[in-house]
Amino acid sequence: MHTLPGNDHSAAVNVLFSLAGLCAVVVVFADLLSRLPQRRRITAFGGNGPFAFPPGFFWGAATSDHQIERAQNDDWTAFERRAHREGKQDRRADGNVSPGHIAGFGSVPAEWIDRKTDFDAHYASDLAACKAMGHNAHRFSISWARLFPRPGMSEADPAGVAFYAAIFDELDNNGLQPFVTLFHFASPQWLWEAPDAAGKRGLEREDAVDAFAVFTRAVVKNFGPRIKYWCTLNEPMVWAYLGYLDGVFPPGEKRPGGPKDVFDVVVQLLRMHAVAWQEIKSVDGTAQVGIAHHIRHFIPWRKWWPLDGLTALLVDQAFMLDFTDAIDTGTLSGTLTGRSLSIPGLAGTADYIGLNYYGRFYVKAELPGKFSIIKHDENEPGEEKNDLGWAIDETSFTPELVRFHRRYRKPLYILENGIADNHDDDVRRQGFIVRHARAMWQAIEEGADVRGFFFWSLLDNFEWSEGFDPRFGLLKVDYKNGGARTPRPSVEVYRQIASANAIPVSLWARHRRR
Ligand code: IFM
Repeated sequence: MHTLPGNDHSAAVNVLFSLAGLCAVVVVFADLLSRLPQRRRITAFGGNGPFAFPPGFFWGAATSDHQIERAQNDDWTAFERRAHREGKQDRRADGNVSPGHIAGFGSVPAEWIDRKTDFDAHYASDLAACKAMGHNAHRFSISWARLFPRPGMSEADPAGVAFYAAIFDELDNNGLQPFVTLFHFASPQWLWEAPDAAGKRGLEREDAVDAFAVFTRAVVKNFGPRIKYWCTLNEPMVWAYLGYLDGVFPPGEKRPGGPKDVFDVVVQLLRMHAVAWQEIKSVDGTAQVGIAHHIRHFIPWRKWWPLDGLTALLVDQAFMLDFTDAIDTGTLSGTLTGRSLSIPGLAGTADYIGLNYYGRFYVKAELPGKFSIIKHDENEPGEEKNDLGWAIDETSFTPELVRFHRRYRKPLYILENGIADNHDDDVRRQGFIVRHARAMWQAIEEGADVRGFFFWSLLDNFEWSEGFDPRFGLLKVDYKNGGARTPRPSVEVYRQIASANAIPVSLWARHRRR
């Protein structure tokens, strides 16, 4: 029998092993590359319609307390008054707002800074307008500071309770199913004024979670029988990112260590959600409780550079999935933080997934280990942008919904979707509504259990550090004329969809991409 000499044999084996190793590396690398997000071309959805939605689908508009109601004793009011007093209303050359500033604050008469849209005086006609627009549901938030304006209160302020009782009456009168949010970015100022024993302020204070439980209990006690759909937190990761890394939201910090320095803030938000869930479910086990998560479609800035793709993947995980995964599993594993924590009472505390979708952002890896977010690409064919420069992309709305469906297997509600478009003819808003409704219909066709859609927003409002200039409303607000409301043409477009529970053929023919 012919045998290979010992040395030759082992050399051949070594070569084979090296080749196999190389192949394995290539396969793993190719697999990784294939998983990286790609730039998806903006494409046209086909068909003639009508595109009908499931029976019982909810159609409505969304608002939040601080953006439309008269000023309360909350952290945003304190921040705005300071910015106004100090004349801080700059937008930087790169288009972004500087920390501590509110862009273009002076574009409305000074008294409107505290009055916002004066919803307090207009709520009856605003909610009647929702009914006239064919809505059957309405998303709004209850101000924590309005019910608990002072520290140490164990019962809600009666005037605050009376205000929201009147809102619930109007929702009833107009046949609107309430979707109620508990924390939409603003919290009582007294939480921020004094640090706790560990030197923490605001929602990081040890007692903040208990305070949120007291607030939730008061809402359950006063309004629980009138609320079936609860949203404990709005866009927690946006709040954490803009307040503690970017610095444009109060408390205006830019923590030097990056995401790992914000891990504890995110943990507090998850704890707030868990206690609110407990407060609600202990009284009404049938209540539907979830969170509104801000989702973006994150894609690489440079198609040819895998580091952009890899960074987009990490941003996607850190910004969108860490929080939802934590609620699913009970453990927060913070991407890019090296930290993980199991939170008692958190696992499985979502009856539905709420999604707020506005379009896509580009991710560009910068060295060393940093990245930037680019809001649109002038050279991308078919890509429109809103007045804030955010790229609009209905094409990616469908796969985003489908992947949230596949990942969590829960009902989905679109709790926000809209566009800043300050043109009276609002042509972009009309097309935006029809094409996003079509993309949502497509996701339902592909199996996603989407049960409702809320347009952001019912009316123009206070867009946080961007001030009053971005106009998101179906109803235009004239701040120089007593806050008078004027329906924009998109009202009729959305009315046709909501009333038919379908995208009618004529509407689709007019607004589809060619
Ligand atoms: O106005 C905001 C809202 O408060 C939260 N989601 C995004 C909207 C538009 O930026």
